[in-house]
Amino acid sequence: MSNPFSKFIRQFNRTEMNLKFICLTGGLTILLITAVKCWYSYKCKELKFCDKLRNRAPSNYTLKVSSKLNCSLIGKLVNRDTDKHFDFFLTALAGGKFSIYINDPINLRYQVNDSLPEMPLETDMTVNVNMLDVGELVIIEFEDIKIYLSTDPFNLTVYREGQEIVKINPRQLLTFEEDPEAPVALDFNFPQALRAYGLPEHAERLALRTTTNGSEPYRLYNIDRYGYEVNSTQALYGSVPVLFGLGVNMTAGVFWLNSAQTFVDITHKKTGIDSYFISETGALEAFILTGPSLRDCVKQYINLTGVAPLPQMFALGHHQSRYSYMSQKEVLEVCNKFDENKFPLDVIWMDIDYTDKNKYFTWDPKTFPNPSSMLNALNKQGRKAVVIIDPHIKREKGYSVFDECESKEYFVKNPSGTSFKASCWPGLSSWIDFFNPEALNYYSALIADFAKSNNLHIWNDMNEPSVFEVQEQAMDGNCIHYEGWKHRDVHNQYGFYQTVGTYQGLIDRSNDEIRPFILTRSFFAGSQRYAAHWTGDNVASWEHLKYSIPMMLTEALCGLSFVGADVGGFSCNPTEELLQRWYQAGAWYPFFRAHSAVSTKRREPYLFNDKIQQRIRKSLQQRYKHLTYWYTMFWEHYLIGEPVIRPLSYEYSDDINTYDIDNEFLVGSDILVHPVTEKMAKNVTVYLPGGENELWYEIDNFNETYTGLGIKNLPVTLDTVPVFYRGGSIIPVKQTVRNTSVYMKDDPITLLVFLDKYNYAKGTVYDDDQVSFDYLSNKYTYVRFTFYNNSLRNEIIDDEASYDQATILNSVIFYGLKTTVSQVSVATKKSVPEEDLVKNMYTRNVTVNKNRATIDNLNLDIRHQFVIRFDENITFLE
Ligand code: NBV
Repeated sequence: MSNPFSKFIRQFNRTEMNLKFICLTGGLTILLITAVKCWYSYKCKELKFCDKLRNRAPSNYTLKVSSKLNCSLIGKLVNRDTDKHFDFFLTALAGGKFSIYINDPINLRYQVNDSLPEMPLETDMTVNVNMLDVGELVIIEFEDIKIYLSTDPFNLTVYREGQEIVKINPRQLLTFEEDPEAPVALDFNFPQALRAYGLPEHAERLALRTTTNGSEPYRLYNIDRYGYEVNSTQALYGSVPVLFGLGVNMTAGVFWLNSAQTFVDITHKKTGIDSYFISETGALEAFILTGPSLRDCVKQYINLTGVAPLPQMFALGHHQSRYSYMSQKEVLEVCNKFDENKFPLDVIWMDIDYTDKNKYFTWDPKTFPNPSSMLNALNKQGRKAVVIIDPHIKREKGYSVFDECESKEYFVKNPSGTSFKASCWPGLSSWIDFFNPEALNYYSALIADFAKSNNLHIWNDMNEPSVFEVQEQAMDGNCIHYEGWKHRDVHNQYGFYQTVGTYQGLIDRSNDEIRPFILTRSFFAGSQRYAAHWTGDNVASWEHLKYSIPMMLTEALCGLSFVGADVGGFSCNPTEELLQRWYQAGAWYPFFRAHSAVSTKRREPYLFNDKIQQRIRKSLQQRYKHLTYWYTMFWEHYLIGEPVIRPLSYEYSDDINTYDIDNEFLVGSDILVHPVTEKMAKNVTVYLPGGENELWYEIDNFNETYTGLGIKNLPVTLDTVPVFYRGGSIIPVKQTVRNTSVYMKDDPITLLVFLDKYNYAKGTVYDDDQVSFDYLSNKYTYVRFTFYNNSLRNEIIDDEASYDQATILNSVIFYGLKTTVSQVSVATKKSVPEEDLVKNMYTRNVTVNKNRATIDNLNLDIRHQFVIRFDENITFLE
């Protein structure tokens, strides 16, 4: 009898072979990989629904307004060709947004659930109906938005502050039919837009291309793409159907809430940008984001789909992964080597080989005989472990997870009602139907039980879901989910629901005490509430290093701030130069993990010569020094929805020159990073934004400042990467880097004060226990620092906050200070009555070196108000 998995093994070998070929011959061959059947990506014209709709003649719909509630306009949308009537709702939402929703009341189509954590807040609107020769003109007004809705032919024009910002159905490409299996489509125009951003995940530039001049539309269809092609509109692992039309004065967006396979065409016109969304099935639900700035649009989107919860501090540290560390002995050896060689490391990862024959929720009894002793040992080192849990379950009688899922019908089904079966890592497998609340609870309980140890966290891979031996490695669209929905209706949300279950499991395992960490490959709108994401199976090539930046930036704008790419490249062997450059870049990725494929050469940093080790160590140290800054940025993302990393155009949107820049980025608003992504680079062309009044301080040589006058050509060596602090910022750093972030927790901070042209600077610091959910009950410290009038002061941002541990400020280093003084006066309110302040003032020496002034031994608890002043008169702000 032939081995039932031989076909799969053949396919795997073929994949490996392809990759080896690519590794050997470089980028060119990447073209070849797409010619191999298992990596074939469907084109629009090969999919009936897309081909038909992409080339459709204008449709003919009219709206019959039936009623108006305070916040919604309700009507019947009539297809004039077929005389079919559909429900139509337009709802005004607080904060510059509104939604349109179309469904068939008789053959109800699938409406996405749970992507939005709660019903968006509605707001009152006024509606005026004016008769026209044909149909009516309905004028809807709320906040500073005006919508002109023409009923026949049906279309809408949206105005903000008197300017036209979005047109809906201007080309009459609306499609909504009676057949619940039929596709839906709608076109939108952004009259003010110069660039289109969004629609992750594609290995694409930040500014999207025109797809209607011979290129394929952007495809959103979560799919496994090992060694994917860059510079492409092809689908990858995740989907967020949100598009931003960026303009100088007005930016607007559309969030197309549909979880079926979707294609989006983009056309840049002389004035404005056209877009056209086509989804395979589903209801039509779209949210219009009216800006007016890119920042506003991003926040409006995040307001709908939620923010990422605050991660534990360790998650922002350095992660080391490999497919796979093969035994618990090896796991501990690798960690010890990191310690011996002084490479800080917070997390060690275990890929599929830790399992007993790819049965998730088990450990291989031979190689991982005592996982709890391994986890304890890691805990003693201040380390965490992450293990992989995929969504496919080995079909093996006696494997309790299989037995239970099979008997309780928790698997995704065939149309005939039996469990869907196909091949994946364990051989013949079935897939948990995470859409089924009971199955989801069961899965959460498995996670809670398996991850009993609080330092064990979870990685959800293959959750597009990836199915071997089938076209595009994608589950058949006819498979059946909970409540009878077809897989094609819900496809893009499958991985999302796995992370929902994983998150719940990790919450339950610690009785709500410890913040979960999850990494997911597949994602959908709203996934940021549960998991971090990485860009999947990239390749150790300069191109992939380059594309990691726009990919991350797009994802961050679309809600997924906690994002990274495999440092070093997953498949193929990086050259030493590439590896070093990747660490230098990765140290500034929000999620910073080195990972490599099974067939690659080992590349833990301690395996290289001293010089290389030094450079990698320097990058890791840079990451660890800035952990407080990263943590504060994640807090501010959680608090106000700001992306953690940002394209320059986010902060400098009135500078058109920034719109195409995606080879550098900002961490928060104050650190500008331009990773070196060219082989043997001697110079790098950096764009410094902000105009002549903006100053940028170079990280390795703080005395070197530049103004924000645009393009600057800077020399680089293998030891240097252009990174700058913005003049006017105050950046917290830790001077001592230790093996893990845990051991740095109580170390004092240093404030780097970078003065702007007006001798002003400000910054924030957030701190808490770095582990638990106590921050939800205000147990945190959140402080703003400002320097003006020659004084550095702190101010408690949130009076409610009351963390009982001190965050100590020990040193302040001023850059760009115009005066040279030898002493400062310091006063703090800590346990001193205000009238005694002056009595209790003390002085500290200032060490001046060029334009840098350092004050040490401050020992100030930042929870108490203080002033550090360059003369004797101390006053406190009230
Ligand atoms: O679990 C093995 C790998 C994993 O290392 C990688 O990071 C994932 O993206 N996984 C894909 C399965 C397929 C690898 C060829």
